[in-house]
Amino acid sequence: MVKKWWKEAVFYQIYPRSFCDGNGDGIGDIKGIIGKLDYLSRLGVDAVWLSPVYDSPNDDNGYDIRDYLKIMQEFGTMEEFDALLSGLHSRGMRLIMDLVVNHTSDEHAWFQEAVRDPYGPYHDYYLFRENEDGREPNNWTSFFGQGKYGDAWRYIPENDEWALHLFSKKQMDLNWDNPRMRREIYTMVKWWLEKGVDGFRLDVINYISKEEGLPYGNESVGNMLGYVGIEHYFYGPHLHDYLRELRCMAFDPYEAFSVGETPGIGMQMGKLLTGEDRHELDMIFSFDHLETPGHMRFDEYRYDLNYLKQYYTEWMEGYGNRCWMSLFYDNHDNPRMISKVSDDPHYRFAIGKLLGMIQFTLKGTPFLYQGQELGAVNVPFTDMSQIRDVESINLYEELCRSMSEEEAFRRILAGTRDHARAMMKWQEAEEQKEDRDSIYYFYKKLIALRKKYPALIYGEIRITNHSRKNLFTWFRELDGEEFYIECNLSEKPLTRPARPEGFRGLLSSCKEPGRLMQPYEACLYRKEMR
Ligand code: TEU
Ligand code: CA
Repeated sequence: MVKKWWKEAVFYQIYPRSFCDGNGDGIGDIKGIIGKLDYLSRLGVDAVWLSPVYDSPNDDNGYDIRDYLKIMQEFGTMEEFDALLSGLHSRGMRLIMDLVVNHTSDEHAWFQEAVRDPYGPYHDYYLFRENEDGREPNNWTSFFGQGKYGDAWRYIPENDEWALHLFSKKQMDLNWDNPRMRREIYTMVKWWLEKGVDGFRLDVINYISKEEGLPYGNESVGNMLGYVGIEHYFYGPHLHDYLRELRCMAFDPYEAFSVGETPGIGMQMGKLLTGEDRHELDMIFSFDHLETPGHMRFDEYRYDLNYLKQYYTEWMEGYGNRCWMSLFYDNHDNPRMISKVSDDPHYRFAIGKLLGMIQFTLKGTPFLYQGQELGAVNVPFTDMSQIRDVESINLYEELCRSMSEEEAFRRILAGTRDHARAMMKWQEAEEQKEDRDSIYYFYKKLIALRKKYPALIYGEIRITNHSRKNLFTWFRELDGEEFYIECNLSEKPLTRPARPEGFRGLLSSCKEPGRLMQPYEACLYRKEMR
């Protein structure tokens, strides 16, 4: 197993808008983050992933970039960014930026120029198609549209043509088949690396290569989510080539780290993207564990943790020794995992601790999302007027065509990305820091243990009790050092399995582990050395 800093690190994702407001205007900003660096460092965080802070008209909260080389005014200045970077580095932490290069804002200079001069060099930076019969060039639907035929296309009246946008109508897809465009991206990436940033999280990076000719999408088969056309770009023909080029031209000279956001990529394709000898990505975010099969984010249902066990068992046993996994539940695009499992406040901390135990002792790199260390749960929104996210707003409108407003709102409430975008609760953080039973304290201990014992990072993993429902157990082993973990995945007490010989309790989510495992109880044991 090759050793790498990013395999050993605990990452912490910051969504700048809602992390910490440093100047009192109600919006989180860079100054606010700087003020919390000691908080992060005390928790044991090794690296921060910063969601976009670039100049943007905020149609999709910064994932629509107007200028890659400028800082969003609301968030601060480039001087403050530099101070953030050096503040992290001086505390021994690293910084990875969000790299959004599947698309730019329609307000980006490239797009403006592409529209102004359809015969100029920038026109081919995007995916334009001539208007032939007044109809969209194909039937693809956009993620943030209303699911209507061809709504991934925006009509550009100036030139009587259409432009592709897989996300909102202000997020225009770049044409990665254009080498000049790619070179400009690499130059921009190197500009940030030259500043000293340590790597990138690559937004929807598996969507960058679209099938030649942009063929019609299949409207019936295998498209549970109703995203028509996805089969023509979620694993496009040149994806591997473009990733290798990006790595070789921009990342490698700086030894930059990369984690790709890759929705819909399963384990087999994931291996091809992250294999250690393939020189593409270091890690990916796969999302298939975030909903129980048969459900989607906007369904009201309770998540069954037995599925999490099944998913992690498959990956732990099948991903292989030449690939390295990312471990996460929460991010800025999803409701809080604790709430998916149960909205009963009684179990909030138990579930939070259980999730932490799994995340910090399976094999892979944990990514915390701000607030997860406090056991953050969903927001009790009561009305559409409280919803800010472009995806939810558009979806609500679409749902209202086929159901009542109440029903539509209930579905938005189940899945809206706004749950994760509520302000971080700093008062609560202060309280939890003083409380030895708190989830914060538990996470802090888990992080410290993971740092202390390499077996929890590089150790072999062996999952046991495969077919026992509600029980998830495994061993980690490295150079004779051994750990055993047992988790109750349910709300029911569970007979505790016999403890393997020679193991002694190291950390438990409940005060005194007894004969019965408490609801959602999680324990870590270490083999006594003789
Ligand atoms: O998300 C990409 C993505 O496909 C989904 O997770 C997305 O949020 C959508 O809801 C699909 O159902 C990334 C970013 O994380 C997200 O915040 C951006 O809005 C999106 O790309 C576009 O840049
Ligand atoms: Ca502010």
